[in-house]
Amino acid sequence: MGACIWVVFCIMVHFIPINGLVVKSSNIQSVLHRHKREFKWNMMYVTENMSSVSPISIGKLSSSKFNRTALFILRGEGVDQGEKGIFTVNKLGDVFVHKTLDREKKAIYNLNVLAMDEMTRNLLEPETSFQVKVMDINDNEPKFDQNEYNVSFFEGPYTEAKVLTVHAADPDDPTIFGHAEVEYKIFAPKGFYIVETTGDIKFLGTLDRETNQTYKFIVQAKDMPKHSNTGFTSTATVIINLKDINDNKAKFTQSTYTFNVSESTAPGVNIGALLITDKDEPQNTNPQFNPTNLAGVFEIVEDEDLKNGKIILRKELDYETRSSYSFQIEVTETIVFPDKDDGVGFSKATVFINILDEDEPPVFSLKEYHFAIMENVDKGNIGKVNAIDPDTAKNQIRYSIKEDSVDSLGIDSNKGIISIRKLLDRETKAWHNFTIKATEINKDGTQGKESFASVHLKILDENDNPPELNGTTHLVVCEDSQPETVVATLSVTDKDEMTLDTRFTFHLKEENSNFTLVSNLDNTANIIAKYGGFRVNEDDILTLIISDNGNPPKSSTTTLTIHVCPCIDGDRMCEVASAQMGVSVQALLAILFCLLTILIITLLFLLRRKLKKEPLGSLGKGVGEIHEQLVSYDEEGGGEMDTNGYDVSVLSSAWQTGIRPRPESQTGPCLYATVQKPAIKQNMAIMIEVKKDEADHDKDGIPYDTLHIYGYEGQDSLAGSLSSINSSSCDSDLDYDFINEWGPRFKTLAELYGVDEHDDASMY
Ligand SMILES: *[C@@H]1O[C@H](CO)[C@@H](O)[C@H](O)[C@H]1NC(C)=O
Ligand SMILES: *[C@@H]1O[C@H](CO)[C@@H](O)[C@H](O)[C@H]1NC(C)=O
Ligand SMILES: *[C@@H]1O[C@H](CO)[C@@H](O)[C@H](O)[C@H]1NC(C)=O
Ligand SMILES: *[C@@H]1O[C@H](CO)[C@@H](O)[C@H](O)[C@H]1NC(C)=O
Ligand SMILES: *[C@@H]1O[C@H](CO)[C@@H](O)[C@H](O)[C@H]1NC(C)=O
Ligand SMILES: *[C@@H]1O[C@H](CO)[C@@H](O)[C@H](O)[C@H]1NC(C)=O
Ligand SMILES: *[C@@H]1O[C@H](CO)[C@@H](O)[C@H](O)[C@H]1NC(C)=O
Ligand SMILES: *[C@@H]1O[C@H](CO)[C@@H](O)[C@H](O)[C@H]1NC(C)=O
Ligand SMILES: [Ca+2]
Repeated sequence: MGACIWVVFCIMVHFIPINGLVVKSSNIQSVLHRHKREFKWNMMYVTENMSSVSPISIGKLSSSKFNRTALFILRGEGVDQGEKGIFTVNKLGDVFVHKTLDREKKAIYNLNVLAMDEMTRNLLEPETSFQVKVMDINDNEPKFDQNEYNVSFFEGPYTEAKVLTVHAADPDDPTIFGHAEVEYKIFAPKGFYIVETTGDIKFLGTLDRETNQTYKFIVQAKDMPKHSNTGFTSTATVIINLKDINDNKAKFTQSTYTFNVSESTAPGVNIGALLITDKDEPQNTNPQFNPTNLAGVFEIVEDEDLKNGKIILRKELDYETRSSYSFQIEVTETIVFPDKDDGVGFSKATVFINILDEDEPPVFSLKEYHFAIMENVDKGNIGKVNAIDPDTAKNQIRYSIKEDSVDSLGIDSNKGIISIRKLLDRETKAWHNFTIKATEINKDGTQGKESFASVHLKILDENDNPPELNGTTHLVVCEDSQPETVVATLSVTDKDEMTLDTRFTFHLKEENSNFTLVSNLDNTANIIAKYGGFRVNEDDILTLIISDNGNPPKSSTTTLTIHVCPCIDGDRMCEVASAQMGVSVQALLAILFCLLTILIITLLFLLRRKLKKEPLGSLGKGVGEIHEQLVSYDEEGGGEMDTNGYDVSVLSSAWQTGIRPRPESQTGPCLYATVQKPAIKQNMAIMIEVKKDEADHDKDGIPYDTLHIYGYEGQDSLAGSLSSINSSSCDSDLDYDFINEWGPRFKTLAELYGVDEHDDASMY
């Protein structure tokens, strides 16, 4: 090596004597011009990477002006600029280099030199610049831009595809042949090649990701091309990752698939997967399933993640109907490149689905049973329900009624016959809705599955209820009612079923002279007053018969009481009898008890008075007191009309016993409360006559009957006294007509004393 460098050194280090030429030209010029003083060279050369123990002379500075030793002064790069101490010069002008130079670091050094006389220090040559040029040797290898090239590339068949370009740079002097020139080489699997000069890596052939997903190889860069024994090399790694393309068909992993499915599996459930295989990545796996003969029972759906074929159940299964299914299925896929069939997997498969038997609950022949039966029966059968075990075991079925509340019906537990146990009455219960339970009895006697069915039993109507009057039987009519007045509109209730054809007819058992019954032809009828103008307290009794048009027809008889009531401008002045009916028996008893108590107390009080006090002094006062008593007894009464309040029985009793009720001692009032009611009305009329007669002929006492009350009332009135003292039938020529003009309040009075149409028999 040392020898080699020396050779190079010998070649390179000697300076090129161009001064001769300069001299020459200066000689020619010297003829014409003043002689120019100058150094004889302006460039020196030094080879890089030269190293030696002693400084190496790289040239001599000589001047055309002087020819002796001088004092050379060197300045510039490598001397006093940049890295110092590289260059020195001696008195003879020899320039030395002291250090190893590197062209790749600094290729040219700019220097200045001047020469002075050693003795005089006179400037022999002015400062002149020159260059030291570092000569290149091939000491650098070409370097790749990256140590590792990592690229992705689509798989596929290629005739010529550029995969990537690699590049290496050589810092050596490109002007010198071969030093910086790069030549590429590749050490790669078959198919890859590199363009030597450009570094383009290309591929020819088929890249299959499924065979080899990544390729990793070395590329080399070398300088000094064409010189295989010299030059520097360097390498880099190339990694090629293949990207997937859909170039493999999806296939089934098996040629037959078998699944076991319970018959109770609900539709919509995934039964199982037809596994497929595809070497491509999932995004490039798009199988299409073409099944045949699915019979609408199954559906094949692609699994989104795994791309398998899912078998989805679409219909209910029944082991007893069909215990197995099978179908063919084909899988296809559209791919980018023609498939290279490697024989893996199956494009067609057969699927077998076995239905597994389940213990199912019994099945009724109907979900709902509807029966109908006429009412009023208490035995017999209604109908039959039927349930079977759908399983092959065909277990016995036991029937029962689920509801405990159903007691009028029963069921034969073996045959399912529903029978009547109690009388069925539509009016009590029109529908019997209940549930029947069917229970399987297993072969070992235990109870198995059960199921339910509902039964709707309709009880059909029979005309077994008479129509009845809807409303009160106590009717009221105003005494001054006009003819044709509607007293009441009668409507009907009938517990039996009423249809559009149901008709009710009304008629009276006996014709009535005052009222008629007129049908409205809409299942109602009106009671109409024939003439109008009734007499108070004359109740009419109508016997009403209501019939329906059922088969057989039913009818009812109702007694209607029509009560005549005084009315003022259409307002009834009496209480409607029906309203009193609302009072309970207890209340009535209580009231009676109260009345009795008051009666006894009053009696006792009056007895005391009778014993202690003097008899009533004057007639007016006595009558007034009596009246007070009467009023207090009968506040709830209806005035003179109220026979309960104004108990005339005293008269009757007096008459019956023959004792005159007007004693001299004026004890009369006590007797009012002690006597009983008269039994018969007619007796009353006669009795009153007798009484009146007695009174008329009594010269020394007030007549002791109720009529004297009016005598009192009339004391200060316009009417004067109405006392029966003057009310003999003989002097009935008195005109009481003016009472009629007093208004309704005195109507009763007017009637009593009226002279118009009534006779005296109506008076008490
Ligand atoms: C310098 O001396 C040499 C011989 O030693 C001679 O050839 C040359 O001509 C001289 N040059 C000058 C300028 O004196
Ligand atoms: C540069 O110099 C060193 C030391 O002297 C030597 O080992 C090396 O081979 C040289 N390089 C070249 C390219 O000559
Ligand atoms: C190459 O690049 C891919 C992504 O493009 C990365 O996944 C892989 O790890 C890289 N390989 C190396 C060796 O760096
Ligand atoms: C896949 O590539 C690697 C490295 O490039 C290589 O070692 C291997 O043999 C290749 N495999 C096949 C099957 O080509
Ligand atoms: C289906 O059931 C049969 C017996 O019933 C059994 O032999 C078989 O292994 C089952 N197959 C599957 C896929 O479970
Ligand atoms: C019984 O069932 C029938 C028919 O579904 C229905 O019309 C009726 O209202 C039901 N009766 C009762 C009490 O549930
Ligand atoms: C009976 O009369 C009442 C009151 O007038 C009425 O609300 C009801 O609907 C009647 N019933 C029938 C069955 O006509
Ligand atoms: C109905 O007429 C009869 C005579 O036909 C009569 O005696 C009776 O008082 C009348 N009834 C009414 C409430 O007026
Ligand atoms: Ca592919």
